[in-house]
Amino acid sequence: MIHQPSVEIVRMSTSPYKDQKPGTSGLRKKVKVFQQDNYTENFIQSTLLAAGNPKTLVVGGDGRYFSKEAINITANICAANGVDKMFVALDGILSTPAASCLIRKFGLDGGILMTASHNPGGPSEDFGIKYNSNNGGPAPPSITDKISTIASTLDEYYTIKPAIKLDLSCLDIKEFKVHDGITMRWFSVVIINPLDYYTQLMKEIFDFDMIKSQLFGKSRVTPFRMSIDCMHGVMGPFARRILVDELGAPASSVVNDIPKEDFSGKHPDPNLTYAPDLVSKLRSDPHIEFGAAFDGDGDRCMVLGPSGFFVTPSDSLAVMANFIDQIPYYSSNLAGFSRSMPTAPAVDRVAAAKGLKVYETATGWKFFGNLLDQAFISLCGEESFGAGSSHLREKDGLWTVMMWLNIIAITECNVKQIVIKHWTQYGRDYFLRYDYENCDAEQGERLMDHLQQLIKDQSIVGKRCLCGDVEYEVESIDNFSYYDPIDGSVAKDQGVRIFFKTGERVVFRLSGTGSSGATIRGYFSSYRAEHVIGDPEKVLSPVIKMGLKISKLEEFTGRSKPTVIT
Ligand code: G16
Repeated sequence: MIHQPSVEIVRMSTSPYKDQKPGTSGLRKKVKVFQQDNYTENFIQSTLLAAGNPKTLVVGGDGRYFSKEAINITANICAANGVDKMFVALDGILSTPAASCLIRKFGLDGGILMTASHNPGGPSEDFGIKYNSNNGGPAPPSITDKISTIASTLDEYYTIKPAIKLDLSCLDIKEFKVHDGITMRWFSVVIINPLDYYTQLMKEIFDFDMIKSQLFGKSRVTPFRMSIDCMHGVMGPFARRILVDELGAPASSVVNDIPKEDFSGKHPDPNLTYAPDLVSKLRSDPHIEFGAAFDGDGDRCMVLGPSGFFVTPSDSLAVMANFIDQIPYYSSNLAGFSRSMPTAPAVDRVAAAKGLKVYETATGWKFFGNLLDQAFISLCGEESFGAGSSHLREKDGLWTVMMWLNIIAITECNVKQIVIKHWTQYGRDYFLRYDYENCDAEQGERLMDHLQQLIKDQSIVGKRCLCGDVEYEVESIDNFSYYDPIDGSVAKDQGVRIFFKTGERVVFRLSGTGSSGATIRGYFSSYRAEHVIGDPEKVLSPVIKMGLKISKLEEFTGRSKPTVIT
């Protein structure tokens, strides 16, 4: 007989926290902040209220420190707040794209994800919680704003007693009788393995047999070698299942695939600075043709070619756009493309060539949601190493790898050849992002205030600056607003843009994913129809100098160089 324990709803008094304002993608703070009295409880209660009391949810996350405690807190609060059914990922390990997959597959009302994405993990590092809506994507600003409004005055939350403690280590279904003193309802918890559903979705999109025989089959003259670095994030089991078990890649192709609570003490951020092992492996072994790294929750992906050839996320998006109509899943009803504003406009050139529309959104995957839901777009991506498509409502690191493997299989070229051919056809958008991490919040604010003042007085428009033998003239300066063409909502102040008459662009914005202080991001881009084989640092050097001078960044921060360059 199945044991069906009885639990009772209890009201708990609490004091509000004023800092529970979700950033670009969820609430991210130090673990110690989430461990404060009722901090996590308050946020979950506020989230459920703001989301309109969902009945069915999926819960899991990137496996970082404090995840299991947070999942249990969430289960108890959900049980008391009218949730009927809660799917929880085995061991709590749920990549962000797999969460989106499950919400869509089972038609759930939403999902609660314990993730701080690419931020480091561990007792003194970061934790995060984000809510995804019933379309499978990050909650839109209308919900996230409501969460912080509710949290700022919350004085009670509801939980159950005795408290439930879930065993996440095996597949299971648990049912609880929840009493409120008058009535009784059921609350069920289903522990599931997300790998099966995600793998099935990938098989609907990609021709596994073709990729397997082209890249890993016996007919290939030299074996295809790749190195996929999961950075001890959540993607390990997914990558091993799909790339090794399904496609037949050698087991050694997938590394750092055991999820760890502290990501092995490293920063699970797939870029040239934080994935140095992968970069040096490819540089020292020219026979490895393809490299990729994922972030903690598996939605970001860095793509590398032979000898560590780096593909900027903006170029990666454009190349995928160029080939997307060769994949039957997309070709029958191909819609437009979209990119976030700071992303270099390489994809725009592909859209123009294909006669498709391109939408420029604010930073944050949530802004793609409406465009995808209304089938305005098939493909979207951002400079922050995220790309995705109509298959889900989140960016998807492993899907990005599959797209590239598919392109390599159909072109029979390597990543470097594919990208150079792309530049030759469309021209090249040289692009660099400078990150100044761990600045004081005040330094970030002063920089943005200064730029805002420049927008107000417009005095730099028309100003000329001689860099080398080229004279640059500021054409315009503004702060980007995104107007959602579907629901009419407006997201203001999404990044200061400075355009030069010669076509260069500089953007400054503050990161919305840090857990404390400020990270200032500077984005520099310049298009060349010819001369596509150049060093971005050299090509962009005058643009960077002008951007730093106009923004007075070094003066405000005391920094002479960025922490990370991508
Ligand atoms: C999140 C969002 C992305 C966004 C990125 C920007 O990524 O999901 O859509 O591009 O933040 O971060 P920032 O505000 O720091 O520039 P993730 O992978 O951290 O969830």
